[in-house]
Amino acid sequence: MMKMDDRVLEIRKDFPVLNRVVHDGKPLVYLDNAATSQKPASVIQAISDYYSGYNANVHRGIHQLSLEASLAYEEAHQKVADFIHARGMQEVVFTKNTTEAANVVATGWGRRHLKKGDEVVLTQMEHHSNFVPWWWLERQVGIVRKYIEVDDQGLLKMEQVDDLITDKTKLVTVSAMSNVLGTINPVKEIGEAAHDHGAVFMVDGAQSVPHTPVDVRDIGCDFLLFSGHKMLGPTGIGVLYGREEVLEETDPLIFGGEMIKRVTFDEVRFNDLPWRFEGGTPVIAQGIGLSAAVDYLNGLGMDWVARHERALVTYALERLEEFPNLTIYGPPAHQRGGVVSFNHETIHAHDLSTLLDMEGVAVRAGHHCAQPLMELLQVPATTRASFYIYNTPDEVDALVAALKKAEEVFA
Ligand code: 7TS
Repeated sequence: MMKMDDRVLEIRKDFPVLNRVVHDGKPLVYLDNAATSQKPASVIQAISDYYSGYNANVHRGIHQLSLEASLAYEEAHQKVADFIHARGMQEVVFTKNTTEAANVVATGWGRRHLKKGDEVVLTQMEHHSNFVPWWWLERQVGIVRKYIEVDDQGLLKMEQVDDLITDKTKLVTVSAMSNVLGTINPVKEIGEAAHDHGAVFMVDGAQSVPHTPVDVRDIGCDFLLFSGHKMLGPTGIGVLYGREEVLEETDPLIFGGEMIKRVTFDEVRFNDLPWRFEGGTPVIAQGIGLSAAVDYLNGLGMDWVARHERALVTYALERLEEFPNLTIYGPPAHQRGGVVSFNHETIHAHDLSTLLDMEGVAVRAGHHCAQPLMELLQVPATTRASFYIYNTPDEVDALVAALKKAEEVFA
């Protein structure tokens, strides 16, 4: 039995949805955090305060509400910049989500700098959002994709890095943490190899920024992508961090209002960073919500967040060993974040998740938008439990109890 951190009980009080019951009075055990996190009252309140107190468009009106909204929106960029240790808010672009951020890089940077035969190095564990844009660029431009392979433990075969990353490599991209295996990848080391060959280095931080301290200067990445909705913020906002010099060499994806400084019949001058990448009325309410989410995470301290999840995943892996019929994917606890994917010998992943849901335990079943990785694992789907700041050891026990029940149903 693992001891509960008292702090978690306090945290849980901040999340209204955690009071919910499902399926005839079962308390909700929310273990689908890799898909999206729940939202604390302070984030919901910040969005509501904007709409009910100072709703206005930004960077335009000279009236008081517009000024207040503009300041809050800019402050959101600054807060995110500080959170990931960017050099300033000029390096922080708000997008719709991680997927859109990846598309800005593939199209805005890739179309400008890559030509036929140029190589892009990825890993076999990328999410579709960091896979499909490069496949598309291969179709459009003729780039060549190369993959760092995943070994039987779910770790990257780092011994391949020197062979794969060469002077032909123009961009290297890797997920900091796998949304299926939970593997934490050695991004800094891969980034050094990329830079040794003059390649640009992009990190998919969708599963790392919400869960662990991230310092873009320490990692040495040129681009970092993540989503607000996975880190206590609202949907509809993602972040593209770009090192200033690299962002200056990237074309926008969206052209129109807000992203310009001056337009004549013949000429257009783009706006400064980061606004150049935020064409049209931007994600104001979402930015303000994300700002409150960052405040909340800063209040906890990202070191604590990472420690808490490591403790939970360690306990979960220990308890899942009680099931001889389960195959658990991914590395040992000390090399992973709070994600556990598994398959049952006789119960299909979707059936298993439905049975768990009947017990109030919300997990995800499917390919998790990583079908190439599923191909490698030779399974169509896995069941996945993923943890966050408000999860407790009791909830791991609830998962285990629900699994036992599922086995009884299928026995
Ligand atoms: N990259 C990784 C590593 C992810 O886990 C996800 C979303 C994305 C990119 C895309 O993020 P989005 O906000 O643009 O959709 N992952 C998942 C998941 O594992 N289950 O649902 C979404």
